[in-house]
Amino acid sequence: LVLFASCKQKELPVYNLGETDLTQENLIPFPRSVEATNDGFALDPFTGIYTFSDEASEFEAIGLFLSKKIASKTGLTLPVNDREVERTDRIINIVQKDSISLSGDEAYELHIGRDTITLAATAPQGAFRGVQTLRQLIPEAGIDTLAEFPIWRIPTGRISDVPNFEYRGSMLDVARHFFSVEDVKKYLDLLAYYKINYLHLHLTDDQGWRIEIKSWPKLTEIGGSTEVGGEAGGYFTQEDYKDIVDYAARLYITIVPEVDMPGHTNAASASYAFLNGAEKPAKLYEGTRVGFSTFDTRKDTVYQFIDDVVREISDISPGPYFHIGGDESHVTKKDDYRYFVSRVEKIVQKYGKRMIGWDEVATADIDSTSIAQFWASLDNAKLAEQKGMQVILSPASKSYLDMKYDTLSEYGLAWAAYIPVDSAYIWTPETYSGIPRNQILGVEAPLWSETISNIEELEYLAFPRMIGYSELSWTDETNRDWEKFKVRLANQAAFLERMNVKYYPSPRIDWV
Ligand code: TNX
Repeated sequence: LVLFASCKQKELPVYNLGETDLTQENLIPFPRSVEATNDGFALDPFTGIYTFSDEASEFEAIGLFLSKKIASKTGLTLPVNDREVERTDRIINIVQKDSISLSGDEAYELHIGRDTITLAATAPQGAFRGVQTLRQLIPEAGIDTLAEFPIWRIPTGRISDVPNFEYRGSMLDVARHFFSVEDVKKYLDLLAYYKINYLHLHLTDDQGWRIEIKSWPKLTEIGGSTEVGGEAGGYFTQEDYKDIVDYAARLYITIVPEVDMPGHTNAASASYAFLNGAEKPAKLYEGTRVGFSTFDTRKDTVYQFIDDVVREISDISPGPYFHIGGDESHVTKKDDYRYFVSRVEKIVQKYGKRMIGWDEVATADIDSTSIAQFWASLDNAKLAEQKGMQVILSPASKSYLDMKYDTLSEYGLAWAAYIPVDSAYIWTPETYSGIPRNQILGVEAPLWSETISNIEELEYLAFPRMIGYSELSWTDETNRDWEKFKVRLANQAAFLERMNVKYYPSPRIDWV
């Protein structure tokens, strides 16, 4: 309802927006603290976005990102840093400060007043995470007013927020089935909305090699030509991969590349026979068995090959991590396995990266700076702890996105568990593994692709569960509660539908 709607210069249309309650909004992940002041900010055609910072271009890009997202949700086109025009109405300021009440690059504060919204952060990452909160506070539908335009009511109050875990990830297996650059970008867009900051790409496996290595072209020519089920496969050129890395960087998401070895390497050995020490190249494999392949770990030429692969991928991966896989090397002798992992760790370090490996790598003699990804063995996770390593939590029975929801699921496996939406959320990463909190880097939910071959199937397994993992990794324990989360999750339907996401409409959720 417009009480005063004359749009003369400098006079604000004043709306009676009714009472609001910021604490009851459907924010996921739920912020560290939320205080309501019960009024409303009216997002209208006269709202402008302004950015103030030392890192001018990065903050301006974040302002433009917000403007673009507001346009696609509401149809409003808000100018960014348009200092020529004197705005007559609301202002959204995105401000870099030396310090705010919470510390950390991803921390932010959001003050929503009647006429001004101020988003403050010390670093662009924080501003970007805060922008996601603001996006979630803009209602899907505008309110009709007596003026010619609707307005979008944002509840007033204060939010200060910071992530609980510094590593909040998902993994996508592009090896068992290949996914296109466009598919990966769509997944990244969805992850960014829920403040995920790492996407781990499982780039190689028995069934396919998916990343161009210029010094070893047959890896993609031969090793990239197949996938599970006998379909055509595919691979990322280095340009494609850089495109993904850059796209992710604009969403403040870091790509973690994985080359899985010494097991899970049939596609590589089918391309170059010397890698597994055989006379003839291995046959391409299109099934779903695991644990049957291995590199020849005692041959220097194998390490020269790995040096090239790690160097070429590291050159186009600005992030701090390189994942060497290391899982399920069932046909590698134990000593050979341990020798291999230690030697490959040195190569990864030589190219300036920290090594991540699946939990088995903790059985080798490796550095405390390397990271173990706990998926199956608590004993291995304990070994990592004793070595002073940090651990990423991906327990299969809780966080594997490729596990079926229940017996009726169309896709997925069930070897670790059925993981319905509530079970995916109801566990405590802080205490689950018994690893001390300060050695837990974060949580990652892997999506293996033996049973899925296109984006709709990917979305069916990833959503809505991935939304729960975002809250498990960002929100502190005191703010997590299944009954409350369930309501906020139910309210994600409009967003998911607008984004054309074919999520699994779990009957355990009363979708709105
Ligand atoms: C185990 S998890 C694997 C993968 C499979 C997955 C299927 C892990 C480190 N290894 O090779 O794709 O199970 O759920």
